[in-house]
Amino acid sequence: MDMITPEHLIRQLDIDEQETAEWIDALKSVLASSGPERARFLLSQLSTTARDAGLNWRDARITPYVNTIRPQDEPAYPGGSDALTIEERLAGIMRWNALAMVVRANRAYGELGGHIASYASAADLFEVGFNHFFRARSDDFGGDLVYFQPHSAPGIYARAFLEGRLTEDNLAHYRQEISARSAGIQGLSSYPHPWLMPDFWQFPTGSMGIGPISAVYQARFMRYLEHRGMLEAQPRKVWGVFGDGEMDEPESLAALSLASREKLDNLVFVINCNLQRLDGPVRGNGHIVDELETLFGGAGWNVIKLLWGSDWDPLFARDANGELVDALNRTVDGQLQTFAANDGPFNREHFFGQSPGLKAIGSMLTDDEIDRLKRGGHDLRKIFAAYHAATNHRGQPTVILAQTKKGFGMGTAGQGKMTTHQQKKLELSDLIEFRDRFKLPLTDTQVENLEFYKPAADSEEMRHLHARRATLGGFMPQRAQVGVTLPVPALESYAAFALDADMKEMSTTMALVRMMGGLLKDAGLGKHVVPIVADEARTFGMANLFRQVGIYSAQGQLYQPEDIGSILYYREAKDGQILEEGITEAGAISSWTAAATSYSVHGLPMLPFYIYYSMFGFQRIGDLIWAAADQRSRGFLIGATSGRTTLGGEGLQHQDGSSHLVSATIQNCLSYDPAYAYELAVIVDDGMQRMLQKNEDVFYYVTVTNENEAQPSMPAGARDGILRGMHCVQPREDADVRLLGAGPLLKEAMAAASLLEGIFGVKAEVWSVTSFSELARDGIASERAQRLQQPYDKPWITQQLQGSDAPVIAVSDYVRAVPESVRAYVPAPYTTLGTDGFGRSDTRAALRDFFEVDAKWITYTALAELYAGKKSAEEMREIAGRLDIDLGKVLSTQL
Ligand SMILES: Cc1ncc(C[n+]2csc(CCOP(=O)(O)OP(=O)(O)O)c2C)c(N)n1
Repeated sequence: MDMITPEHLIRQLDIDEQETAEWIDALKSVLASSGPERARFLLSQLSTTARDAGLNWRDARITPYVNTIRPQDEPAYPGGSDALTIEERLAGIMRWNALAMVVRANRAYGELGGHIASYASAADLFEVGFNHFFRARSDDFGGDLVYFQPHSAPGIYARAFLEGRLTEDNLAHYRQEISARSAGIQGLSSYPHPWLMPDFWQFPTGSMGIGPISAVYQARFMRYLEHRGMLEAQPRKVWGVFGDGEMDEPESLAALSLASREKLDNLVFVINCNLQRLDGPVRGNGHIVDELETLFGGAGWNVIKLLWGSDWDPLFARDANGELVDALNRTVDGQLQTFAANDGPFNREHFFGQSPGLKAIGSMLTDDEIDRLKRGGHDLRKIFAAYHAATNHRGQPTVILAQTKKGFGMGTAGQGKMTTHQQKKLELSDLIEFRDRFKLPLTDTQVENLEFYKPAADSEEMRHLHARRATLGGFMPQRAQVGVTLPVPALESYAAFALDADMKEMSTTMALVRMMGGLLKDAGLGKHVVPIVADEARTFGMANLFRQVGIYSAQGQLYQPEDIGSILYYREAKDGQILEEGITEAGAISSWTAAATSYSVHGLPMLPFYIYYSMFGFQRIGDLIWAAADQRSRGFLIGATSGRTTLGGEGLQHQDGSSHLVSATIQNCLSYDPAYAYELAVIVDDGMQRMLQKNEDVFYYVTVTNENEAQPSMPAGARDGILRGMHCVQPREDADVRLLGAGPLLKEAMAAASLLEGIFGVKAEVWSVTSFSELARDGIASERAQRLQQPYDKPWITQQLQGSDAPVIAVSDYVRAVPESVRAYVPAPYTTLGTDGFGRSDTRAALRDFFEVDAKWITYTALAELYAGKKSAEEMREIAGRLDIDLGKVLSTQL
């Protein structure tokens, strides 16, 4: 076959072999006499000399396409060859049960889907972890954390079945969660989803890229807790098993440098390099392993290549002139896949047939042995050696690049096939071949019926499996649902200034930061508060917290900050409390999720506040928030500088008018858009009560603004309405119109009420809507209960507005769809105003006029509703003239 050789793999011609040999001998002799440290020193001296001489030389990041760990450096396998044999049998059983689960589900219902090939390639990687490395949480050990490759979920269920944690009934309800529930059985979710299996899965990984970035920040958060003295420092590990295709996601690579910068040697990535993704090869024309080696190595990780199984060792030993290694260096992934998909004779002819030297090496093996040559990720001994090296490595995170075959053992129908990712059905002959390949004690009929196989309780396999897990502290994965509470300070202790604001001027952002400052000082709760920012702390007036609680830095502060003389100096500290993530919203939300799930992951509740530009939240990192919701996060997301017309000059890309639309779609997210500091205080208090005291799996999204306003004190009896979504702030007997103002536009509604009364003699009542989404949810629940003949209360918004036909006008600094969400529950004519369209840079006044949401437009809209059918077009134009608004104005979405 004709293959193109990448330039960097071509051997340089040696113009003086003797000189080369002398240099190599010199190095070997230093190694032998003085050891590796000295050898490293000399090499770095050589490199410095080369640089000084202007050689501009640097070591190629890519090493040859062979294992990093030499056979002579491999540790003995624990339990020896007996354990190896048993564990190989166990891996075969897991593979079978996983396969049977998927194929059965799809025999019954072809639409259910599921994957066989991913786990078939990853089974050994998982099994070595489960048998020797993944330590469960126990009374005196916090436990390792494992992010499982999502499409391998069937294999994890298969193991839990052997462990006795799942039954045949559970397995029979793979991907049938709803029908399982009606049968009183726990169904098995497609991928790891804590929401659906709250005792089982800890971390959702189904959306590619989320696992890797989350694992890095999880490892970092563990260090943060240790450095702050909140968690005992223990040699715990965070493991992440991910796909090689998944590494193309930006999030997968986004946090690599953070991991090495912070020396996260508690982190191990295992990349299952089966060289394929869904459609085809990950890098058909190159080596994904080389690419990842460069990326991870360049980012400062310890890289371990685990490419070839033990049966390759004698072949490499025979490869005196490097011909075999050269051939592997040259063989691109697309070709390696073809070799995986074909049998021994094909590989003999096309791989070993490339040269007489290779042919000679190939002649050491029978066709069958060539067919069975293992890749590193299928060899328990090699995997153990890699994991052992990774867990003992200090000062850097480790990545293991484990080469496997996708669909390993799925025979001619699946292994290495382009289509293997989505294969969910196998012919009987393939199933029989699979049984034989993994020596499963099943009859043909049992195979045909896809019977699950569980060895007898006293069998070698089961005793071994249980003994190993007992040694490692119990079963995994397991999610803790412990109820741990934290004391919630009295509202007055940190928010008295907001409750009794007495028309003092402040923005809701300032109010929030001041409340946080108070909470941080609280003797009981304070140290559990985790302020998180993505390089915007100064924007939000949080600089005072730098000094108060410090910015977390694993290294402390190795420099004298420029502003050391100021009382608010930039203070980094090893026990700092603020997580200052830099410009990475994806990283910051990953930190938030780690903190927001600490109550379950570490049995240590924390209270994270992630404060960010609201536009760069749900819109930009919505999927990470969705995953946080799945894992039952508890904490506050604070969308600051919010509101399309309130942020002012920042323009199109910064002005958020849609986040509330998205947040409303997350059922355990309570969203609020408060207008006043006292509303914010009540919301923060409620959040803490529900999350920290009542252990509810909810989180809060609260938008705050940077617009200074006169803040009123809290009226009596307002709490319930604030939390349910609306309360009356300016009651009016016999009102002609009702104005609903949300967040920063409440004041425009108030001003409109004055215009209506002052200029037009129209009586207007004003309501503050703190949450359209809560009002809508309440409406939906009430409407449904009524339809289903269940007991129900009228929706809160209906209760508040009933008893009058006066038109209702709602105004929001978000798109109209937000206030539209409650239309069905408003018992009077209803009109909405919102900020649809692209934002732009201008003053708040100009923006509010442009989007038709200011006091004048609200006034005009109210009058237009009130006078509908009563006043002529001419009269309405005259009203517009008095208000100085342009009825010929172009719609905001058309500009
Ligand atoms: C964000 C996202 N995009 C796309 C998918 C669909 N998807 C699921 S698995 C897969 C291929 C995975 O390939 P790889 O990471 O190499 O894992 P393998 O199954 O080959 O082990 C794709 C594209 C997804 N789950 N998440």
